[in-house]
Amino acid sequence: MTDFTRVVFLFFLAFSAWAAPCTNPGKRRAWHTFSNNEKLDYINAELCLMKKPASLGLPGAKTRFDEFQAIHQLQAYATHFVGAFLPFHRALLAAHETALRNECSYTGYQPYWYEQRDAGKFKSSIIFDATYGFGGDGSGAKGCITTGPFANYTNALGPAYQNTDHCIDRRINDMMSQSSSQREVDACLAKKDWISAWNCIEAMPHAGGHAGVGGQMQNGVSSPGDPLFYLHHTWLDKIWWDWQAKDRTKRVAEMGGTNIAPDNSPGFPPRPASIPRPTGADGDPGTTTTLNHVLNMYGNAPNRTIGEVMDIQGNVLCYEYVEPSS
Ligand SMILES: [Cu+2]
Repeated sequence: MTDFTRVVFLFFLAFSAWAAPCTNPGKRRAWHTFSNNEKLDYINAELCLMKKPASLGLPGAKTRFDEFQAIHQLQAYATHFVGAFLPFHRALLAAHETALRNECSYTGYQPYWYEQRDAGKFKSSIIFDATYGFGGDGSGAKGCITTGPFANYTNALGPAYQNTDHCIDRRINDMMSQSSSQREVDACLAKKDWISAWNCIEAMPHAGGHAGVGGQMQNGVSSPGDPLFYLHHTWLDKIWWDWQAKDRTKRVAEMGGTNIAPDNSPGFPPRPASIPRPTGADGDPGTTTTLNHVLNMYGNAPNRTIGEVMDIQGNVLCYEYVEPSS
């Protein structure tokens, strides 16, 4: 290579890095398409986060796993039933995925639970497999899970705003899981504007996974105490992205809705008086959610604005969703 061609080549490399920051998106795939070894790799990385001690000083958190749950618990009222609902969870999922990869040697990407496959029959889903899954239903008065890799984990955060040591609990409910059906997903994908799409996703598919699994997962504040939370919300993130991709240029800029969460929301335990009511308005000029709204990651990852996470193949995020073939 002559000096001239080398300069041209280097210039081209630099230019392409600047012009197309996300050239090799991580592939987020459905859990049921993972091989057994891939499933164990993911589970072992989560177990690794559960063994690493907490270091951020967040109230109650004992492990790295807890610290991601804390992001959710500490601002639950500012991140649900508001415009930031889906962007906040997108940023949280990315922070968790990055920790699995950077801190626990995970080489894959965040899987999602393709819930429409299991809607109405969660109890028989392979996701609850005791060896290659998340363990089964809860049992006994407390509903503790007793099988699978997470049966012995002691949650330090929750239920809700309390910080008490307790098991991961579940009460799988097939009827409630019907809200995750393909029909409900299609209804959301058909919405014409952001407000309608977000409300649809939060009301139906979102409720399907949380209420269908029950227990910790059904607690709107401390639900990330069950590692299934990440697979459920990644599926919701996929639904949002599938909706955005139908009119990408317009929908990666489409935001809005209130930034003031209602004080008593369905599925949310009452907020204790000791926790101030978050306004959720960080970065917004008024009471409407904008692209400038800041998503607080409490030191687990850099804070992001909603604008930075609107495109999953942009300057900050770089992943894609792989459709399962069946
Ligand atoms: Cu949530």
